[in-house]
Amino acid sequence: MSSTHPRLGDWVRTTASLCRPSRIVWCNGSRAEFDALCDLVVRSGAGKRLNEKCRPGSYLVRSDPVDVARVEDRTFICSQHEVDAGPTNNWVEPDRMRATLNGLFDGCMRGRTMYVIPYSMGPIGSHIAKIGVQITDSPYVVASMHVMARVGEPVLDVLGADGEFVPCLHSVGKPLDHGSDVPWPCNPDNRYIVHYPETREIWSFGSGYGGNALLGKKCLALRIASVMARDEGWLAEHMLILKIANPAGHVKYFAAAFPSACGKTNLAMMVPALPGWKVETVGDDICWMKFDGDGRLRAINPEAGFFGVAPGTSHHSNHNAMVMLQKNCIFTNVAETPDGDVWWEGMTESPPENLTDWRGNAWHPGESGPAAHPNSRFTVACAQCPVIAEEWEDPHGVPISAILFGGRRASVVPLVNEARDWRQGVFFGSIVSSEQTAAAFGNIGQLRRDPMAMLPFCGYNMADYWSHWLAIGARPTARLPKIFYVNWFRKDASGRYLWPGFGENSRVLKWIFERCDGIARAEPTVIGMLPADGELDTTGLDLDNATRNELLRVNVAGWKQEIPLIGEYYDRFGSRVPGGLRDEVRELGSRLEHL
Ligand code: GTP
Ligand code: SPV
Ligand code: MN
Repeated sequence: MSSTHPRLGDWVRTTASLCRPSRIVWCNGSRAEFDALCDLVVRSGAGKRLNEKCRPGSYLVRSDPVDVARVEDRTFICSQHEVDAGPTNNWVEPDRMRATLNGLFDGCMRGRTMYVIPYSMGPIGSHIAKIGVQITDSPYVVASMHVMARVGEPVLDVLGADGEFVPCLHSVGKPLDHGSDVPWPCNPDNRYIVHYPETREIWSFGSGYGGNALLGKKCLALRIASVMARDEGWLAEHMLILKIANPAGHVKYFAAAFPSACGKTNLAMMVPALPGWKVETVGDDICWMKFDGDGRLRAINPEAGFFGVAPGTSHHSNHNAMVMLQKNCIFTNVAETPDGDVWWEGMTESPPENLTDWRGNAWHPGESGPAAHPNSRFTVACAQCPVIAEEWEDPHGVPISAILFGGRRASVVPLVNEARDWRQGVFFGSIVSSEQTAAAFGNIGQLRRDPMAMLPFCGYNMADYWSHWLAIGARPTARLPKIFYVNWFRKDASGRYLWPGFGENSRVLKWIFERCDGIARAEPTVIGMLPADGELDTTGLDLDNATRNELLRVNVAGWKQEIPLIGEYYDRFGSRVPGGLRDEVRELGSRLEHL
């Protein structure tokens, strides 16, 4: 297959002459192609086919132990001006970065096959969808892209002779000059995940893992798309999308932004603890929202697969995921059982006696490190989710009634807090802070600001992004969703979670649902609207009054301490911080003072 799109053809030729692969393969997205790619991964020694009796059609892949998560310190937004990347992004002047990358990509695919993957983020042909073309030298990446995006010939048909696409160049950065390959080639000393927001290009070098390498996900669908969304008046967000029906069968759709490994997949697939309520999944990680003719924000999930955190996934925490993972999955960096199945921490109450850990070594209970890497993941088609909503591929998207922001906060932030209006909701989003997780290299457990869960994913100045959110809310014809700040992760003095989480989060979703309908009551407080006494349905839940009050109280001392920290955080962005958010923090400060 080749292209009838001259610009695409030129880009592929130029890239091939730079990278000098032995062979070029245009991917057609077929099942046969997927099977052949998986065979290659197995033959390379990185992967193995799991036991057909336990996990039909599934693979276990082990990465290089140094290539296991996103590398935020090696991720760059190369806008012309540094201020347009903002203080939270790494920035290098674009011409300088291009010189560096041209040097690294020169001959980087020698001895390897260069794959060209035309893909659509969003249902093919949807007016909300965007097209990318990824070039990569990793068969594992191509197989994963087959699952995560819509890949192949139908995409070229939509592109036609001159359609727009985002060029996405990826290499593991390890030419095969002489001798044998390693199972998981990568180049840890020279990793670059680079975005040029003005020209809408992505160049990624040196890593084969997750968001570093599957360029449709964080690179295109968030970093580049956030820039497109700013320019075109819509929102590209790190959010799940769920469909929720009450016992009467009335349906609403919610979107929720939680930082990486903070519960999006789990909430999107939850089995409600409350009888009669039903939750179905539209998306678990990324949400693109555009206004429709009625002024409502309609959301699509641009992805076709889930790249989900394995540890902690069990029949208790996420039964639907366990069912979804029974077949046709790629597991990366989980542990292996003696009968050729997979295991990870939290899957069962106690680990099996004999395991092979994520590095390929024998592992026994009591061992110092975990058997599965904390950022081990599954890759699986959305269509396999037993509770995928029937409208998940609707090209028009689903209308959003509520937006939830949240993070991991052991203290201060209550279980749920409703914003009085859009501006306060944007303020809530801007101050989200969360304990860092294993989804990226860094200091795990450390509290950091992660506004709208977009800290690692916003392709431009974060303060301008807040202004964009405020501008969305200022649209005269907009019928805006309500905004809520939630926190499932409050702990007591001994470090135990105060709130049971998972399916019990349906109790919070119920209150939100009924707030949208104007049925449930809220108590206005200095920090926002909290559930009025008795309004959070805790029927059948073993929760004593003290814990309940702790989860829903206004921690005046804690919030007073937050005020100067928020001010300092905003100061990092200088005059770009929208006045409306400065007003919010000042007004919150003075309400707390006057209590
Ligand atoms: P990314 O894919 O990295 O964006 O992560 P995510 O936001 O989809 O997170 P995910 O749902 O995979 O959850 C990450 C971890 O948090 C898992 O180990 C879950 O078991 C745990 N978790 C999810 N929901 C809850 C909850 O309500 N309470 C508690 N205590 N833990 C939760
Ligand atoms: C995240 O880190 O938020 C993920 C995983 O969803 S990755 O695709 O690696 O970015
Ligand atoms: Mn994510």
